[in-house]
Amino acid sequence: MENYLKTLLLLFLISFLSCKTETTEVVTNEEVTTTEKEEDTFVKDHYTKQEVQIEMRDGTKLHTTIYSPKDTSTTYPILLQRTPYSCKPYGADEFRTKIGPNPILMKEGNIIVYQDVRGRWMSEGVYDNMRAYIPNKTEKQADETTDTYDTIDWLVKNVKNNNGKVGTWGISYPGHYATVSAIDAHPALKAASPQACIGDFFFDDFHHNGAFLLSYFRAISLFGTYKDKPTDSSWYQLPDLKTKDQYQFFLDKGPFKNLKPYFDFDKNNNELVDDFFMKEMIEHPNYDEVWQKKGIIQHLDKVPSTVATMVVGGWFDAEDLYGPLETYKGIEKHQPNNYNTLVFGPWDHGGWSRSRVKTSVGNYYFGDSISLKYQKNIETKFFNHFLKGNGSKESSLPEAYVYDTGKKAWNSYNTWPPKNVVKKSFYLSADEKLTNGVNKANAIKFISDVKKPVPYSEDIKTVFTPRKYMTDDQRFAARRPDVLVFETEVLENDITLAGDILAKLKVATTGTAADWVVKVIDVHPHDYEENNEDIQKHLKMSNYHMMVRSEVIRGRFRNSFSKPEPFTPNKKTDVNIKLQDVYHTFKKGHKLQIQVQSTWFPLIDLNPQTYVDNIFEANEEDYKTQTHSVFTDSSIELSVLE
Ligand code: PG9
Repeated sequence: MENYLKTLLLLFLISFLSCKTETTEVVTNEEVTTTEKEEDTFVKDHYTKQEVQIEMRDGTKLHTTIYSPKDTSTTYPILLQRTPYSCKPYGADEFRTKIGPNPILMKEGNIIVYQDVRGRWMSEGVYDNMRAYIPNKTEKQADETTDTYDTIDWLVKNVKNNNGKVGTWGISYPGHYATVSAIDAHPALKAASPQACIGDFFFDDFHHNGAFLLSYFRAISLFGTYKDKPTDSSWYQLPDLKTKDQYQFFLDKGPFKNLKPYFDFDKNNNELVDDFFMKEMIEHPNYDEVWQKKGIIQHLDKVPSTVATMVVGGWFDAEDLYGPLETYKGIEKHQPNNYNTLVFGPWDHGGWSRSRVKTSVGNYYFGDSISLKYQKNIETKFFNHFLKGNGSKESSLPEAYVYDTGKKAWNSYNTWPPKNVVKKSFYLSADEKLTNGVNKANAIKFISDVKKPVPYSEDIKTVFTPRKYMTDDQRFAARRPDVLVFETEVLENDITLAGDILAKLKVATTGTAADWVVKVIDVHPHDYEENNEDIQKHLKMSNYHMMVRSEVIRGRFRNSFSKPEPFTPNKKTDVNIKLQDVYHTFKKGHKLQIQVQSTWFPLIDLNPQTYVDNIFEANEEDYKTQTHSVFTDSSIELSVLE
């Protein structure tokens, strides 16, 4: 009998351990040395360079740069990146020092192609940000999907030594074009890797849930100035704010309309040139048809099963987090039988592509060789399997290869989010506690002063786009009276979040408009002393309030992003905010903290806190300090790994 029980117990243990994390083949963890400093002449020594103008179906010619291995003893796949950021350097004798998704693929030998998208740099045509997909196109009608199709068709028919297989990759805007390449894809396209890919400008980059990212102000001109002919030098001018203190600069400027004189000047005749992108944002403050048509997520049903996709992102990407997560989920939803995988690591925007040995985001250090191992064990394997290998669905790569930013460890799952996740709600309690049980609905009030908005960062800096703040210490905010803090007791056990977070706020305001910001914070123990050389000198990791996730909603869009509504003064109102996925273990000895606030400056622009139809046109007198309330039957719904 005893042996029988022992066997039963052993079988139970084996089955429990095997299903616990649904871990498939964990990627080999062999040490990867740093990539020795790339000789700057490697590309010139091993590749030839061609520059061609490929004609699209509507007659528009797109500048395309082709780097081909000098070794012509074999054939190679084509790796294509379409970009708005230029194919620089231009000129047959001017070579990039690095080409391709990573140095390994560069050194192994691939045909690597860059293309200026329509309307950018040396290509003809008129640029359109996130150019809308045209359904039911006529034969000559062109959008980004047809530009990609025509480009791939020309390349496989005209580039010597290609093996007839094409892969696309890109980070951020180029990542968006990699997503586009997979839609109505050319049959030669076998692999696409959209990385930090823009999904929709109302939820990525320039807006988050309708709040305008003022911190992107300097980037607008880069995408909003028309050029009238192909050019190999920049035709736009980024505004010079003449300060290092962006918080004070924008606070002193007041209403957004006071910033209009900063838009693009034609540097030849110093004339104010309408910035067509800023005009688009000003004229379309709501999620109307203009933005809806530009979103690419809605077209992921058009990714054929012939294209294998690997979507890559960083858990601390300040620019494009919505895009990669929704792109992966959209393909899973519409094309469940496609080969579609996800890689999400401890990176900021594009961090995985860097050759730096250390991986830190802001003050927070995650480890060494994380990016290098990803490049060698994941990215290179993905492209080689589908472009040089048998291309079967059995790639030996995991479906979801994700990094737990609390445990600082990779894990693999058969789905993302994992199946063994349950929703668990915590409630915002009046004594700054985060509790399991529903509280009586008491109002916690705070003054939201438009003259003293909550900074999104302690740093004094002027940015092109915000990046570093995503893991910043949040003690500076926790100590302000207009930031409400709610936290658990010191955790007695680890709690792992794996998936999205839903803040179900119940709020009121004396005004008729308000923004709502929720931050999820990992409060480290006082004896946590993992200082690293990246930590800012005024900080210590002891009691570090690490931001894990954050999100804002412009309260007028609480019921619809297309139909904004004012608040009724002093009326208790539901405001739900979806925070993007995380994979983070709050370890025993830490605390889980939630912060709630209504300004986040100048990451986002100031809400006047009185309802106006268009905040871009608001006047000085519209901006009013208000008293806001958060009720203690508000809750945070977490995706907790069982
Ligand atoms: N998504 C990033 C971006 C877009 C537009 C303006 C500024 C940044 C990127 O392409 O890097």
